Amino acid sequence: MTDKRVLTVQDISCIGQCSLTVALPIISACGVETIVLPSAVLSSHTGGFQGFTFRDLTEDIPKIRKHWTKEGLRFDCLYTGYLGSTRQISYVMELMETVLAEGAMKIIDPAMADNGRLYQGFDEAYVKEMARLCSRADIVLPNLTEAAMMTGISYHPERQDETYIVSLVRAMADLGARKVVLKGVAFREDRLGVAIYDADSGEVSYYFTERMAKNSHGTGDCFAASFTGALMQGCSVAEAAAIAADFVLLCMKKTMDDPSHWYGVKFEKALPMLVSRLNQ
Ligand code: PXL
Repeated sequence: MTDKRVLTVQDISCIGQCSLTVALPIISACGVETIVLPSAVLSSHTGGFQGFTFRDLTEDIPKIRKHWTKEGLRFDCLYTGYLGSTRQISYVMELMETVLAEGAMKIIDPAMADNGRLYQGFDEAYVKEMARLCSRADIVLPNLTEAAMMTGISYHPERQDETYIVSLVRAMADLGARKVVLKGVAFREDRLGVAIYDADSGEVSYYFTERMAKNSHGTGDCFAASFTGALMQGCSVAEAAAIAADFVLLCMKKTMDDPSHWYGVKFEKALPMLVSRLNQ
């Protein structure tokens, strides 16, 4: 049996418990080989630290791609998170054409906005380009903000109902992806979850967990990484989304005892649960 290999493209934030520093340990813990392509190195993430450094590695991406194609390397899954620029998005599209095995799974987490706002440094042109990247994905993992921005649907998290959520997932699928996992769905104050849409069957399903009092940074990245790992271990999209939602909740719970830990979640403490879930 040949094991699946995942290529993940995103930044390294040296400190911040996000992007590659969570993707590599989480997907590896799922028992899946993880090939990393760092798109930039930042001294920290951009969500609260001041004066961070940013080493742009955009122009390394085509060189790395050329080396890999010369070596005849092909990967079974591409998972992208935070990307630094529209140019990086176009290089990711080139990777899709050149280094993926036949039938490889393309998973795109837009990782560009939350709570109604774009992350620092992104603009409307980036949103448009990200929508183009999502159109080429098999599975997209937007939160409510990102889905609203890419589809032009209004963002009103406090007034959610099934009609609103279904319109968002359908509009995301209309961009081109066959499956949409929408994060941040809440029909009740005390429950938070995901909507899972299959464009081929037209079916929408939901998975909810208990809702924590406050949002934490990096949970989207923990969700995407554990989702990818679970999927590569043979779970269905709905099973992988449920495992990822449970994992993220535990990551948040493991962080609660330390209110000074503001910049990420202590996902390391939740890894044993993920490993045992995938070995059941
Ligand atoms: O968690 C997403 C993320 C990844 N990488 C960097 C970020 C963020 C969110 O702010 O700033 C550099």
